[in-house]
Amino acid sequence: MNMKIGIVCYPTFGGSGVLATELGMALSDKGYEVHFITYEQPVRLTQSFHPNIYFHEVKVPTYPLFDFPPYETALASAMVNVILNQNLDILHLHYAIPHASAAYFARQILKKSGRDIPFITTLHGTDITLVGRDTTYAPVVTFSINESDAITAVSDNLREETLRFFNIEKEITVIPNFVDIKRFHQTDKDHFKQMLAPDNERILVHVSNFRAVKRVKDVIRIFEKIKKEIPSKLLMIGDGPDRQNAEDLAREMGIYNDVRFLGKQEQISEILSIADLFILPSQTESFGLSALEAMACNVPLISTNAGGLPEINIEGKTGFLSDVGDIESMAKNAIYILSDDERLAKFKTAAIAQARRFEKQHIIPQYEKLYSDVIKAYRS
Ligand code: GMT
Repeated sequence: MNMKIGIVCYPTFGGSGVLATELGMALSDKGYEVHFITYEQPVRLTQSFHPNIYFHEVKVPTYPLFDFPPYETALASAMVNVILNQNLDILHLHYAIPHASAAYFARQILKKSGRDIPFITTLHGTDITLVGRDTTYAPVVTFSINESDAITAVSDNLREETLRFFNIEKEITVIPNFVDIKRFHQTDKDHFKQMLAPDNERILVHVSNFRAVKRVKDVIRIFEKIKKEIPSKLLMIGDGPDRQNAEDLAREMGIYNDVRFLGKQEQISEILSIADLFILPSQTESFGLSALEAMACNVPLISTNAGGLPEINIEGKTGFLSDVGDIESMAKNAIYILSDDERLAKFKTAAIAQARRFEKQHIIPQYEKLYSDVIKAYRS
């Protein structure tokens, strides 16, 4: 079935926006027409041109009267315009609020003009585990999920959490995150390695948006323990509210010279290519896309056992999992992996093998099938 698909997401460096953009690019490569509706060009969309992809910017006019410019209203209006003018077949919302809730509004408007299309909501985590459960938003989250024609969650754990905390009347299909191994794989970047680790030190990497949930100070504390045993360097990629705290801690601990805070980076796979270990000590993580992208570049994982992480990180094979905040255990496991070349090589091989299970060609057809099933059911 040839489909025109609308995708609504956050355009930022966050996992949900990245995943939605990767999905749109993969669908366009398969010949579908994809329309992104969001307030800025999604980050990964800027990296290459796709002739089947259209970007519709949501503009939010500000008036002195508004303390809070009504983004949701502007978004619903943009959805109505794009659905009507581009003749979309389906709308895919990434996040319950404000995207699925705005889509509900848009549909009520469309119904008045005798035109309506189905919509699918993908739950990514923050909208459920952190924001959604807040009583301020819970009624709207529950309602907009239930009004969706299909619901997907990015891990079994997120599906269970959603069913546990919200009164969901519909089936939730699990479609995990995916990785494009043609773009995310290890390449020869030895010249970078030479510059960053001139004495052949091990290289550890953390990638995130430095929100509290990522526990970036734990990354620094873990690294400080590893460094005492193994010559190593740490690369901190990304930016966000806790970056300064992490930098301050690295200075206080006297390890700042061995940590590089590189900020937001677009060519993550080039950095991952020189990494020996990825550290993700999150408080919760519905899937952990950044870890999957690292594994695709042959990088084993030291993580917590929170959320959906046990669904990608296999204990003792692709890495190790510890309780949230257990810095001792995470450092000990990291030292175990890094202290022996042969052992490290085995973990690297297992990491890439595990990443292949989540390769985009296995996952994209699951979305295509869902779209066409939903459209057929809607039209029948
Ligand atoms: O992890 C973040 O801070 C970004 C976050 C988001 O809401 O965009 O990512 C979430 O969605 C990703 C894609 O599905 C998942 O891989 C991340 O695990 C998930 N983050 C959390 O659950 C904290």
